[in-house]
Amino acid sequence: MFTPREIWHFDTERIGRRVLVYDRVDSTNSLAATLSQTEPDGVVLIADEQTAGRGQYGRTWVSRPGSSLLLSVLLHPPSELRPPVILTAWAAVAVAEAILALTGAQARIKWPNDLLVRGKKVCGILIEQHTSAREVIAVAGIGLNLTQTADEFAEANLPEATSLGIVSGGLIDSHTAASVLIRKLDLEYDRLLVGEKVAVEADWKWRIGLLGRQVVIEHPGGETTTGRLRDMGFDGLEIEDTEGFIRVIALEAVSHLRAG
Ligand code: BT5
Repeated sequence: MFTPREIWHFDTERIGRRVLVYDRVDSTNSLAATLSQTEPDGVVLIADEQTAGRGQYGRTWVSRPGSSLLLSVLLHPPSELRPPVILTAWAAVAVAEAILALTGAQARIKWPNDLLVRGKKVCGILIEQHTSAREVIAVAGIGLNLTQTADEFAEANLPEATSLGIVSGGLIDSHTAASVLIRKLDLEYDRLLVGEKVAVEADWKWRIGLLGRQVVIEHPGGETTTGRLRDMGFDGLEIEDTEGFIRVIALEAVSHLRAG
């Protein structure tokens, strides 16, 4: 079992009122899931190092010890906030706001779960849900690169990655990054809980940056739809084809969205 090195408390509404800080774990997402029976809604886990950091579909999240903010939030979301796209959008908007506060840089959201600065990936988000007889819990995992250099990413065969250090030319320590991010996560989650979903939605679609553009939608089965993106929201994507025919595509039917 892993034992936290420190416990922090922030004066937030929910997220980060309790923060467990570890030297080394397998994966903060895996650990958060195992603590769901004993830890409260909104508890945050942070680790300096992960021995089995995960991305989507079994992919690996690479992070030299101490180089990144590796964080997971354990949530008991109400049913209307459970769709993974809403939780992904919430986390992405909060991370983008934190990046802006920490570096002055505007981050773009790359569908569905990456944050890019100047076209390179600075953060990945992994939302996982676990359903038991008693409840549904969600774990939102965030890996935010802080101090890696371009040479380090090249050596790790990640030439498309960047860090806040590269972006800002300065040093951003993980405690400062964690404090800023936890407050943003709390603020944005609170907006969702009090019914201000549209505010998060507006920020999300602006940061995706594809409105009005020609796009390609990839569906889970591998087929694609192309057209002009007229509008988008948590209810779906509104696409217009060359004949002016408009379709609304539910987000569950979208595995990728990119400029086309
Ligand atoms: C993600 O997956 O981008 C989600 C990553 C989530 C990581 C956090 S860390 C805290 C929590 N605990 C965990 O175990 N996970 C979460 P995906 O979209 O599948 O992207 C994974 C791909 O990103 C890899 O296959 C690499 O190509 C690339 N990658 C790996 N490490 C990276 C890094 N540090 N920076 C940028 N790209 C990276």
